[in-house]
Amino acid sequence: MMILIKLGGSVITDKRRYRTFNEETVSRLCNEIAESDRSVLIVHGAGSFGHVLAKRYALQDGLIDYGQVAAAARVQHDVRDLSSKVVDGLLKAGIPAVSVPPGSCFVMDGGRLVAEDTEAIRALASLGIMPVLFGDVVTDRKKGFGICSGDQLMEFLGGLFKPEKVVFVSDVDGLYDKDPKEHPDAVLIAEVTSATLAEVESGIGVDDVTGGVVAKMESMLRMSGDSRECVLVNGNVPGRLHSLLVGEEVISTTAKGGLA
Ligand code: ATP
Ligand code: IP8
Repeated sequence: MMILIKLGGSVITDKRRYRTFNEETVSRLCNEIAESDRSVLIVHGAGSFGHVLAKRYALQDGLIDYGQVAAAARVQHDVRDLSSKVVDGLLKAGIPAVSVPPGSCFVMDGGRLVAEDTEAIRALASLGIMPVLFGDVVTDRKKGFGICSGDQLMEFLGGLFKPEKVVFVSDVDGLYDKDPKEHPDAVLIAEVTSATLAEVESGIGVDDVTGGVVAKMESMLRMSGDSRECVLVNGNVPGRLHSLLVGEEVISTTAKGGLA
Protein backbone atom coordinates (compact mmCIF):
# COMPACT_ATOMS: atom_id res chain seq x y z
CA MET A 1 0.00 0.00 0.00
CA MET A 2 2.00 2.95 -1.24
CA ILE A 3 1.20 6.67 -1.49
CA LEU A 4 2.93 8.72 -4.19
CA ILE A 5 3.40 12.38 -3.17
CA LYS A 6 4.56 15.42 -5.14
CA LEU A 7 5.83 18.32 -3.05
CA GLY A 8 5.04 21.20 -5.43
CA GLY A 9 7.49 23.97 -6.22
CA SER A 10 4.95 26.52 -4.96
CA VAL A 11 5.14 25.12 -1.45
CA ILE A 12 8.83 24.17 -1.12
CA THR A 13 10.07 27.45 -2.68
CA ASP A 14 8.88 31.00 -3.23
CA LYS A 15 8.21 30.81 -6.98
CA ARG A 16 8.47 34.60 -7.34
CA ARG A 17 12.07 34.80 -6.14
CA TYR A 18 15.01 32.93 -7.68
CA ARG A 19 16.34 30.10 -5.45
CA THR A 20 14.25 30.85 -2.34
CA PHE A 21 13.87 27.66 -0.29
CA ASN A 22 11.02 27.35 2.26
CA GLU A 23 13.07 25.42 4.81
CA GLU A 24 10.57 25.49 7.70
CA THR A 25 7.67 24.33 5.54
CA VAL A 26 9.72 21.50 4.03
CA SER A 27 10.88 20.36 7.44
CA ARG A 28 7.27 20.39 8.76
CA LEU A 29 5.98 18.48 5.71
CA CYS A 30 8.74 15.86 6.04
CA ASN A 31 7.76 15.39 9.70
CA GLU A 32 4.06 15.11 8.78
CA ILE A 33 4.96 12.41 6.24
CA ALA A 34 7.17 10.53 8.73
CA GLU A 35 4.52 10.73 11.48
CA SER A 36 1.81 9.35 9.17
CA ASP A 37 3.78 6.07 9.17
CA ARG A 38 2.68 5.34 5.60
CA SER A 39 4.82 3.85 2.87
CA VAL A 40 5.46 6.79 0.55
CA LEU A 41 7.45 7.81 -2.51
CA ILE A 42 8.25 11.50 -2.99
CA VAL A 43 8.76 13.61 -6.10
CA HIS A 44 9.30 17.35 -5.94
CA GLY A 45 8.91 20.32 -8.24
CA ALA A 46 11.55 22.86 -9.18
CA GLY A 47 9.85 26.08 -8.08
CA SER A 48 12.11 29.11 -8.32
CA PHE A 49 15.21 26.88 -8.56
CA GLY A 50 14.01 25.86 -12.04
CA HIS A 51 11.25 27.95 -13.56
CA VAL A 52 12.85 31.41 -13.33
CA LEU A 53 15.91 30.65 -15.49
CA ALA A 54 14.09 28.05 -17.60
CA LYS A 55 11.61 30.73 -18.64
CA ARG A 56 14.26 33.43 -19.16
CA TYR A 57 16.24 31.14 -21.51
CA ALA A 58 13.19 29.33 -23.04
CA LEU A 59 14.66 25.96 -22.06
CA GLN A 60 11.25 24.28 -22.56
CA ASP A 61 11.58 25.02 -26.32
CA GLY A 62 14.77 22.93 -26.61
CA LEU A 63 18.13 23.95 -28.03
CA ILE A 64 17.68 26.98 -30.30
CA ASP A 65 20.95 28.82 -29.70
CA TYR A 66 24.11 28.06 -27.77
CA GLY A 67 23.42 30.90 -25.33
CA GLN A 68 20.99 28.50 -23.64
CA VAL A 69 23.60 25.84 -22.88
CA ALA A 70 25.12 27.51 -19.82
CA ALA A 71 21.60 28.18 -18.47
CA ALA A 72 20.64 24.51 -18.98
CA ALA A 73 23.67 23.46 -16.94
CA ARG A 74 22.96 26.11 -14.29
CA VAL A 75 19.32 24.96 -13.88
CA GLN A 76 20.45 21.34 -13.55
CA HIS A 77 22.83 22.45 -10.82
CA ASP A 78 20.13 24.54 -9.06
CA VAL A 79 17.49 21.78 -9.02
CA ARG A 80 20.08 19.28 -7.69
CA ASP A 81 20.85 21.78 -4.95
CA LEU A 82 17.12 22.09 -4.14
CA SER A 83 16.79 18.32 -4.14
CA SER A 84 19.60 17.87 -1.65
CA LYS A 85 17.81 20.34 0.66
CA VAL A 86 14.57 18.34 0.39
CA VAL A 87 16.42 15.06 1.00
CA ASP A 88 18.13 16.65 4.00
CA GLY A 89 14.64 17.39 5.42
CA LEU A 90 13.59 13.76 4.84
CA LEU A 91 16.73 12.36 6.49
CA LYS A 92 16.25 14.64 9.51
CA ALA A 93 12.66 13.38 9.79
CA GLY A 94 14.02 9.81 9.87
CA ILE A 95 13.15 8.80 6.28
CA PRO A 96 16.07 7.18 4.40
CA ALA A 97 16.11 8.89 0.99
CA VAL A 98 18.44 9.72 -1.89
CA SER A 99 18.13 12.23 -4.68
CA VAL A 100 17.93 10.67 -8.19
CA PRO A 101 18.39 13.36 -10.88
CA PRO A 102 16.23 12.51 -13.92
CA GLY A 103 18.61 14.44 -16.22
CA SER A 104 21.41 12.04 -15.26
CA CYS A 105 19.54 8.77 -15.80
CA PHE A 106 16.77 9.34 -18.35
CA VAL A 107 16.33 10.99 -21.76
CA MET A 108 13.31 12.45 -23.53
CA ASP A 109 12.09 12.04 -27.08
CA GLY A 110 10.21 15.09 -28.33
CA GLY A 111 9.19 15.94 -24.75
CA ARG A 112 8.14 12.37 -23.87
CA LEU A 113 10.07 10.80 -21.00
CA VAL A 114 12.06 7.68 -21.98
CA ALA A 115 12.99 5.80 -18.83
CA GLU A 116 14.15 2.40 -20.01
CA ASP A 117 16.42 1.45 -17.14
CA THR A 118 14.54 1.52 -13.84
CA GLU A 119 16.57 -1.14 -12.04
CA ALA A 120 18.40 1.25 -9.69
CA ILE A 121 15.18 3.04 -8.69
CA ARG A 122 13.38 -0.22 -7.98
CA ALA A 123 16.38 -1.62 -6.09
CA LEU A 124 16.69 1.49 -3.90
CA ALA A 125 12.97 1.34 -3.07
CA SER A 126 13.13 -2.32 -2.18
CA LEU A 127 16.10 -1.62 0.13
CA GLY A 128 13.94 0.97 1.92
CA ILE A 129 15.89 3.95 0.56
CA MET A 130 13.40 6.31 -1.06
CA PRO A 131 14.54 7.44 -4.55
CA VAL A 132 13.55 11.13 -4.78
CA LEU A 133 12.98 12.34 -8.38
CA PHE A 134 12.34 15.96 -9.33
CA GLY A 135 11.53 18.32 -12.20
CA ASP A 136 14.77 18.70 -14.21
CA VAL A 137 16.40 19.67 -17.50
CA VAL A 138 16.70 16.39 -19.43
CA THR A 139 18.42 15.78 -22.76
CA ASP A 140 16.02 15.20 -25.65
CA ARG A 141 16.69 13.04 -28.76
CA LYS A 142 14.86 15.53 -30.98
CA LYS A 143 15.18 18.90 -29.21
CA GLY A 144 18.66 18.70 -27.64
CA PHE A 145 17.18 19.18 -24.19
CA GLY A 146 13.85 19.97 -22.60
CA ILE A 147 12.07 20.25 -19.28
CA CYS A 148 10.77 17.14 -17.60
CA SER A 149 8.26 18.23 -14.95
CA GLY A 150 7.70 16.65 -11.58
CA ASP A 151 4.15 15.96 -12.78
CA GLN A 152 5.47 13.89 -15.74
CA LEU A 153 7.62 11.95 -13.27
CA MET A 154 4.56 11.34 -11.07
CA GLU A 155 2.83 9.68 -14.03
CA PHE A 156 5.91 7.59 -14.78
CA LEU A 157 6.28 6.46 -11.13
CA GLY A 158 2.53 5.86 -10.94
CA GLY A 159 2.94 3.32 -13.75
CA LEU A 160 6.04 1.75 -12.18
CA PHE A 161 4.93 1.43 -8.54
CA LYS A 162 1.11 1.36 -8.87
CA PRO A 163 0.46 3.47 -5.74
CA GLU A 164 -3.00 3.20 -4.20
CA LYS A 165 -3.20 6.96 -3.66
CA VAL A 166 -1.57 9.98 -5.34
CA VAL A 167 -1.17 13.33 -3.60
CA PHE A 168 -0.10 16.67 -5.10
CA VAL A 169 0.89 19.21 -2.44
CA SER A 170 0.67 22.86 -3.42
CA ASP A 171 0.13 26.32 -1.86
CA VAL A 172 -3.64 26.52 -2.50
CA ASP A 173 -6.54 24.56 -0.97
CA GLY A 174 -7.19 22.80 -4.27
CA LEU A 175 -8.42 23.65 -7.76
CA TYR A 176 -10.62 26.75 -8.04
CA ASP A 177 -12.75 27.98 -10.94
CA LYS A 178 -10.10 30.75 -11.35
CA ASP A 179 -6.78 31.64 -9.69
CA PRO A 180 -7.59 32.27 -5.99
CA LYS A 181 -4.55 34.55 -5.65
CA GLU A 182 -5.94 36.96 -8.23
CA HIS A 183 -9.67 36.48 -7.56
CA PRO A 184 -10.82 36.51 -3.92
CA ASP A 185 -14.27 35.26 -5.05
CA ALA A 186 -12.80 32.09 -6.66
CA VAL A 187 -14.75 28.94 -5.75
CA LEU A 188 -13.01 25.72 -4.67
CA ILE A 189 -13.90 22.65 -6.73
CA ALA A 190 -14.01 19.58 -4.45
CA GLU A 191 -14.17 17.08 -7.30
CA VAL A 192 -12.85 17.63 -10.82
CA THR A 193 -13.57 15.59 -13.96
CA SER A 194 -12.53 16.09 -17.60
CA ALA A 195 -15.80 17.91 -18.23
CA THR A 196 -15.52 20.35 -15.31
CA LEU A 197 -11.83 21.08 -16.02
CA ALA A 198 -12.84 22.74 -19.28
CA GLU A 199 -14.46 25.53 -17.24
CA VAL A 200 -11.40 26.31 -15.11
CA GLU A 201 -9.34 29.45 -15.67
CA SER A 202 -5.62 29.21 -14.91
CA GLY A 203 -3.79 32.33 -13.80
CA ILE A 204 -0.29 33.01 -15.10
CA GLY A 205 0.90 35.01 -12.12
CA VAL A 206 4.38 33.48 -11.76
CA ASP A 207 6.99 32.04 -14.10
CA ASP A 208 6.01 28.46 -14.89
CA VAL A 209 7.25 26.63 -17.97
CA THR A 210 5.35 23.39 -17.38
CA GLY A 211 1.76 24.46 -17.88
CA GLY A 212 0.55 25.51 -14.41
CA VAL A 213 -2.43 24.12 -12.61
CA VAL A 214 -4.44 23.00 -15.66
CA ALA A 215 -1.59 20.76 -16.91
CA LYS A 216 -1.31 19.42 -13.36
CA MET A 217 -5.02 18.58 -13.32
CA GLU A 218 -4.69 16.79 -16.67
CA SER A 219 -1.89 14.65 -15.19
CA MET A 220 -4.04 14.00 -12.13
CA LEU A 221 -7.02 13.00 -14.25
CA ARG A 222 -4.85 10.61 -16.32
CA MET A 223 -3.57 9.05 -13.08
CA SER A 224 -7.08 8.76 -11.65
CA GLY A 225 -8.19 6.65 -14.64
CA ASP A 226 -8.13 3.27 -12.91
CA SER A 227 -10.21 4.58 -9.95
CA ARG A 228 -7.15 5.53 -7.95
CA GLU A 229 -7.62 8.38 -5.47
CA CYS A 230 -5.77 11.45 -6.77
CA VAL A 231 -5.83 14.55 -4.57
CA LEU A 232 -4.54 18.17 -4.59
CA VAL A 233 -3.98 19.55 -1.08
CA ASN A 234 -2.56 22.67 0.58
CA GLY A 235 0.83 22.07 2.20
CA ASN A 236 0.93 25.50 3.81
CA VAL A 237 -1.77 24.55 6.32
CA PRO A 238 -0.05 22.71 9.19
CA GLY A 239 -1.36 19.18 9.70
CA ARG A 240 -3.40 18.96 6.49
CA LEU A 241 -1.06 16.61 4.63
CA HIS A 242 -0.77 14.39 7.71
CA SER A 243 -4.58 14.21 8.04
CA LEU A 244 -4.96 13.28 4.38
CA LEU A 245 -2.27 10.58 4.62
CA VAL A 246 -3.93 8.92 7.62
CA GLY A 247 -7.27 8.87 5.80
CA GLU A 248 -9.14 11.81 7.34
CA GLU A 249 -11.40 14.10 5.29
CA VAL A 250 -9.63 17.37 4.44
CA ILE A 251 -10.26 20.43 2.28
CA SER A 252 -8.84 19.43 -1.13
CA THR A 253 -9.67 18.65 -4.77
CA THR A 254 -10.04 15.05 -5.95
CA ALA A 255 -9.58 14.18 -9.64
CA LYS A 256 -12.04 11.54 -10.86
CA GLY A 257 -12.80 9.45 -13.91
CA GLY A 258 -9.68 9.72 -16.11
CA LEU A 259 -8.92 12.23 -18.87
CA ALA A 260 -11.35 12.09 -21.82
P1 ATP B 1 5.82 23.34 -9.57
O1 ATP B 1 5.28 23.10 -10.95
O2 ATP B 1 6.86 24.40 -9.51
O3 ATP B 1 6.22 22.09 -8.89
P2 ATP B 1 3.32 23.30 -8.06
O4 ATP B 1 3.24 21.83 -8.36
O5 ATP B 1 3.29 23.68 -6.64
O6 ATP B 1 4.59 23.96 -8.74
P3 ATP B 1 1.86 25.16 -9.75
O7 ATP B 1 2.06 24.68 -11.14
O8 ATP B 1 2.63 26.37 -9.28
O9 ATP B 1 2.07 23.95 -8.75
O10 ATP B 1 0.30 25.37 -9.52
C1 ATP B 1 -0.21 25.91 -8.32
C2 ATP B 1 -0.45 27.39 -8.51
O11 ATP B 1 -1.43 27.56 -9.52
C3 ATP B 1 -1.03 28.08 -7.28
O12 ATP B 1 0.01 28.76 -6.61
C4 ATP B 1 -2.09 29.05 -7.83
O13 ATP B 1 -1.80 30.41 -7.58
C5 ATP B 1 -2.03 28.84 -9.34
N1 ATP B 1 -3.36 28.78 -9.96
C6 ATP B 1 -3.69 29.37 -11.13
N2 ATP B 1 -4.95 29.13 -11.46
C7 ATP B 1 -5.48 28.33 -10.47
C8 ATP B 1 -6.75 27.73 -10.24
N3 ATP B 1 -7.77 27.88 -11.13
N4 ATP B 1 -6.92 26.97 -9.12
C9 ATP B 1 -5.90 26.78 -8.24
N5 ATP B 1 -4.66 27.33 -8.41
C10 ATP B 1 -4.44 28.11 -9.51
O1 IP8 C 1 8.38 22.23 -11.09
C1 IP8 C 1 9.89 21.85 -13.75
O2 IP8 C 1 9.25 20.87 -12.97
P1 IP8 C 1 7.97 21.24 -12.11
C2 IP8 C 1 11.39 21.63 -13.88
O3 IP8 C 1 7.48 19.97 -11.51
C3 IP8 C 1 12.20 22.80 -14.28
O4 IP8 C 1 6.94 21.83 -13.06
C4 IP8 C 1 13.64 22.59 -14.39
C5 IP8 C 1 11.73 24.00 -14.55
